[in-house]
Amino acid sequence: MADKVSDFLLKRLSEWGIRRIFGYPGDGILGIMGALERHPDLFQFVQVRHEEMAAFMASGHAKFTGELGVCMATSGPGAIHLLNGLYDAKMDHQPVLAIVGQSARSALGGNYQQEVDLMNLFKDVAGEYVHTCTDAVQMRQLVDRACRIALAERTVTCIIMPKDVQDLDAVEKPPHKHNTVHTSAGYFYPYTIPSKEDLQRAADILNEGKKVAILIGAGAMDAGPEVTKVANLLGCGVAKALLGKAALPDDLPFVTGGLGLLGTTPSWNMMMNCDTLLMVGSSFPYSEFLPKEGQARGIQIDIDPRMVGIRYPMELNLIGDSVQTLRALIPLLHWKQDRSWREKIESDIRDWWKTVEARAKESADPINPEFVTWELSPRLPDKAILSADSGTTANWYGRTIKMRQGMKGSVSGSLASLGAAVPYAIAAKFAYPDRVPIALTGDGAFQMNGLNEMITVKKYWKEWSDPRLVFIVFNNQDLNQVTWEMRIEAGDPKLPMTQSIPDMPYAAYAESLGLRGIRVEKPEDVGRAIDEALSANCPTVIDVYTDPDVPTLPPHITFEEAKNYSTALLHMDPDEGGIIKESIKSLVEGILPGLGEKDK
Ligand SMILES: Cc1ncc(C[n+]2csc(CCOP(=O)(O)OP(=O)(O)O)c2C)c(N)n1
Ligand SMILES: [Mg+2]
Repeated sequence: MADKVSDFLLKRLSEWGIRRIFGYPGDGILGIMGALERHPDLFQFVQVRHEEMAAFMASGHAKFTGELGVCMATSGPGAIHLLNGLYDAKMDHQPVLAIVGQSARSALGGNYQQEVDLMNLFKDVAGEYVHTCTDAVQMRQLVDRACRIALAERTVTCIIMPKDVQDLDAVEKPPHKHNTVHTSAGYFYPYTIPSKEDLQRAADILNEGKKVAILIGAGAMDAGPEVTKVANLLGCGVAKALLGKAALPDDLPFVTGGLGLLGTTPSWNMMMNCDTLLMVGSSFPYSEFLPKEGQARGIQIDIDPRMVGIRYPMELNLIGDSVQTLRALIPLLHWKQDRSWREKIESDIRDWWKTVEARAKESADPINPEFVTWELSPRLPDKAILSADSGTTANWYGRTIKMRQGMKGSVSGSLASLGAAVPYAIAAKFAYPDRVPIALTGDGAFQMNGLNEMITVKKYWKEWSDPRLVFIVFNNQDLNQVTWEMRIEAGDPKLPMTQSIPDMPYAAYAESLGLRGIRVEKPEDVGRAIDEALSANCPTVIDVYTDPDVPTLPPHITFEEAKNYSTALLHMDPDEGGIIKESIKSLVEGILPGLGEKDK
């Protein structure tokens, strides 16, 4: 049989190195599904439960592998379902290609069933490149351009495939005549460094600084060794935006940890007292956690010119690859003789880890959520891949997990969508079947979509060389992160009507699918449950009953927030008693010192 457009689409994608497509079928992509069956050697098609999960998996795949993630959905409802996961990829600058079906050309414009204006629908999320294939001859250029633009711009692109076009005879090479386009596959990453003059200016500023602070993000993911050299030369510490948590291990003595609401006191202190800020590969959004305008001289390094100078008034913006730019910068930097700033940072960090331990070990009813991550951290297998959800799990992941060399981790950073941790972990498992992904997820997030994706795990887990894959559900029967936001930002008490969520037997549910399920109701069982999951011969869901009254408060708290917090309690918060009992020590130990210094 001669190749159809669908066969050629797949063959061309495989020339781009694509080996896996996350998706869900529908009659709008019948032709492509047929071609997938005809080419099992080229692709693995991962069948999810909901198209949003396919898009999150493509995003997670891109995050963990650095490759282009590909997802596919049918026309109309399938395409619409992809959107949230695609925005996750776009906002965290991940290359993802979405392939969606469309009504046949003969029906388009006829208000046909499932006909949605997909060009317009995807115009925002895939604004860099979204095109409809209306003729077989276009297929090659559409694939080549969609892949290249997604990789080069680290963004989302989209190819819309009307269903009749999928079955046309393939045209692999356009005729050599007017009105044709002749493209090739492959993207070759450029070597990008700033000019010598700008590098020297940056070095002069950094050499003059007495108290330098470095902030890194996901853009520094491969630059750990270079960041370490710079931090050693400049005698400073390194804070990490949440997406950059895996860029540098947390067991280095100068890594201050996270910054921001989910951050640490050493990061806060370093930012508030530095005289020079070097920001690498980060678009960390919360300006109140960066130095005050005028306090520090700023230098930013980013590969994307659109992302520089938007968070702090930088004196110098360097456009370049983080690894290559830092390598070019290092020979120009001088060893800081005075090490007192660095020593202070290191001692802050040592104190901070004691605070974390004390907080994690504080009693709670029934289990302190921070204790779960505290127990998990030293047990993490080498090269573990972590994901955390939007919700309080992001706090515990950010603060308590000590990331080691070789591990990976991510969250839905800029979109901060609920429901990313589970699909990220599944995508990680497909990409690295010999490693152990661990998803930290709230019960709200797990109910939103994690439960269904356990069915996807059931479908595939026996194919994985190492079947271990762990989902830890923080069962607090509350949309707890928002409950705390209500208390602290709005001064409202917990509102059960919007915040309480039902309990459900997550472990028993996992068992019903043939997975391992472990229910944990006492702190003394947490470690053993994690050990069991890490030595199981199948994926495991740990259902751990955590206390919603343990505060997720930031390392500093403003006077306004403190006032709101106490006002909420006075307003008869239903959990008032529990909070006072369980959290007051936390407040005093880890948080009020920040208040004392900064917000009087
Ligand atoms: C799709 C989506 N809907 C709503 C939110 C707002 N939101 C952020 S955190 C959160 C609560 C999450 O609850 P849960 O998953 O149970 O985690 P917990 O905070 O209780 O640990 C909500 C509703 C969001 N970020 N994304
Ligand atoms: Mg919850």
